[in-house]
Amino acid sequence: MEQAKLLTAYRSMRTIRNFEERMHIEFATGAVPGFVHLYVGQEACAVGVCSQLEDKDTLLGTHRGHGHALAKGANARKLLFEIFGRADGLCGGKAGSCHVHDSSVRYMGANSGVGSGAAIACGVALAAKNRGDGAVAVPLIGEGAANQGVVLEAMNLAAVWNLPVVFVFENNGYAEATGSEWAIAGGDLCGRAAAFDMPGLAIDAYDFFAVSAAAGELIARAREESRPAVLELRQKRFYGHFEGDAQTYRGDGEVDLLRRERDCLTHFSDRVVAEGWLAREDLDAIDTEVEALISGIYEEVKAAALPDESQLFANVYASAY
Ligand SMILES: Cc1ncc(C[n+]2csc(CCOP(=O)(O)OP(=O)(O)O)c2C)c(N)n1
Repeated sequence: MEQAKLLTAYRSMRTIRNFEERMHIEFATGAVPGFVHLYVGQEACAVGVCSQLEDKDTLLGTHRGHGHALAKGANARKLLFEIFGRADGLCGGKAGSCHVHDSSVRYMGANSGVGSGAAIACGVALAAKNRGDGAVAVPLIGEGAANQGVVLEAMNLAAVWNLPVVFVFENNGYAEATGSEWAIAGGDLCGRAAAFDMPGLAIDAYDFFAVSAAAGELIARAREESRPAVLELRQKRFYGHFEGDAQTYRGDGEVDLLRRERDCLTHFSDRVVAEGWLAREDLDAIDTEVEALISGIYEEVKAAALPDESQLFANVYASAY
């Protein structure tokens, strides 16, 4: 991978990490309105997938969507303002964390009815197929959401209509407090692809390079042949389901072990330095730059204006695509 792409990927993962770690701290003070679901630990999933997407492609996120939006190119300041319900947020402060949407980067939303992104992706992909511009649609779907009927219906539709959709299942170990080993018949999600005559790959997703390579293969096939595929990404989240979750369902020391041995940022840094692809100083410079960006926007957001009451009904039924 070219140096510029490596730097972009690292900056993106570092931005998500710092954005979310600071969110964890701020939430505990009561400063953050509503619920938030943090993406810490899973950065290589969205960033690895997005490393293979083009501007014309659409990503569909979930309630755990801050990292999804940032990976697709959403502006971190505007995303933060949105989560804090401020007028200058991506959706005018009316969507909040769980319904963020940014059509300017073709991020078609954190769709909180879990699994719904799979169906919306079929519509996006059908439109792309009709336009003939080679764009693909990629819904990110939690492993809990994978058991929603709508996801299986969407997979079937994508197969019979030959739609360019890559269904990406983020298997982060838990759906709320339910361990994935209790809830996934057959033990894996990528195996379901065969029933719909699609290729399916499962990847150990703390490794950015493995995610990017697998996503690249499946996205290229979807783009060139207008056919769907399945990618299962396995990497546990580092925080609870939502902020405030007591996580009594976790094993002792589980998170410490994850942070020590399965941190995608550490893995990425060690690999690029060992291979001589980037220098440690390049990464340090990004760390400094991102730290300044994140602390600056968190300082700014607290004094930022709320939406005006006159805007209450504006854009409620906007059509962005
Ligand atoms: C259709 C629907 N059913 C239930 C919920 C409540 N709910 C919100 S998040 C969640 C768990 C989702 O788990 P998973 O899909 O694995 O995603 P993760 O939170 O692990 O990222 C549930 C059941 C919902 N939002 N939508």
